[in-house]
Amino acid sequence: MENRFSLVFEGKNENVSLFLQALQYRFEKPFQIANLEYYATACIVEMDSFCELTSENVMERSRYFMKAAKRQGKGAYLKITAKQLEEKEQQKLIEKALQHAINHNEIEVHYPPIFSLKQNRYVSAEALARLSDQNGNFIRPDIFIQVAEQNGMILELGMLIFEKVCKFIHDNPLEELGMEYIEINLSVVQFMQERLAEELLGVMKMYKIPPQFINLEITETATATSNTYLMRNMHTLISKGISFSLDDYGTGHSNLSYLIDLPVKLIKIDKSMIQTFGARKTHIAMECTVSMIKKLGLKIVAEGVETKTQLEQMKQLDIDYIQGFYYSKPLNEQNFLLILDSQNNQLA
Ligand code: G
Ligand code: G
Ligand code: MN
Repeated sequence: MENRFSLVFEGKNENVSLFLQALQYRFEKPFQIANLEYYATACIVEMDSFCELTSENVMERSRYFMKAAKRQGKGAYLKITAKQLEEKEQQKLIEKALQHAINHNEIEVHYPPIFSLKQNRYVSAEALARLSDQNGNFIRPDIFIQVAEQNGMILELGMLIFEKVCKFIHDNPLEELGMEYIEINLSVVQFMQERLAEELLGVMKMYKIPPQFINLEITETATATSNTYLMRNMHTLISKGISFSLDDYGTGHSNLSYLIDLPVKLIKIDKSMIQTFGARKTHIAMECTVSMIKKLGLKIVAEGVETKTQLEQMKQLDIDYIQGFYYSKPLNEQNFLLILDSQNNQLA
């Protein structure tokens, strides 16, 4: 049998922890009722105060954190700070916005164009998901993607984004506008699905997307936690003509074996490397990294190029493709089409 109780301490009370520790200590001994001894365990969650102290609020929050305490085992003691409570609240708001966007198909995709230094024009773009809450406030993608990964919504969200991109490619003459392929981010959680490849191929078939037009970005974290499905999905997709990029290279693990083992065509060097290129050590590391990637026969995208100086530096390194605010910020569908159109007119 299980019961949950909330004790509310009014005012500023420095002895709360001591009191709760004493309470916890009491549970280490049996309780004597009549002539019998009963043993019971207690998980204790100490929560900082938060605004609006209603019983519903207290019970709802304690339910969530009690689960976390129980995962730590019998008799666990968790201390939850106001900051953690706030983060939990934030997460709930994001989940609500995500659910709303999924239900109403309101997730947007923005496209930062990617410039080819050799061809002297935009040849591709990355698809970046954009989400706002009900008040129109922008929610950062790294944050909502993480929330969606944690609660599993990423599967539905990821397919929705993929479908949106396919529809966009289908509805517009991107090839005529100079596009060779579009890069789409996939989450590690998606790759753990046995049927990911089939699902993606199904959507592409529906919108008649040539496989060469799709490039999927995976990150090192995806590969670090790789399981059997990752490779199987990758190989199925590659056998159909889809290509892969390794994203955020130069951050995180940057394990050399990923470069060797993963069947990727493109390496996206993280903006942190480009933006600290002036530092002597970064400079050396970049020169060697670029030369190694090139010798492996892979192409390189430099991400986060913001200034003319950075662009010149990347040209000297003979980087293939540039993505960054120097050329353009991520654009909504309409503005993305406009920038491609004007480039075509200039080239004509
Ligand atoms: O623009 P920027 O702040 O958009 O992107 C932040 C992070 O969010 C990037 O690491 C990017 O990979 C991730 N991201 C953006 N869109 C998507 C998406 O559609 N799917 C996944 N899995 N990640 C995305
Ligand atoms: O998927 P990935 O983690 O690579 O996401 C790309 C991120 O990098 C996005 O958040 C995108 O907006 C950001 N980005 C791309 N180019 C630039 C740039 O020139 N400057 C800055 N500050 N961010 C950039
Ligand atoms: Mn990316």
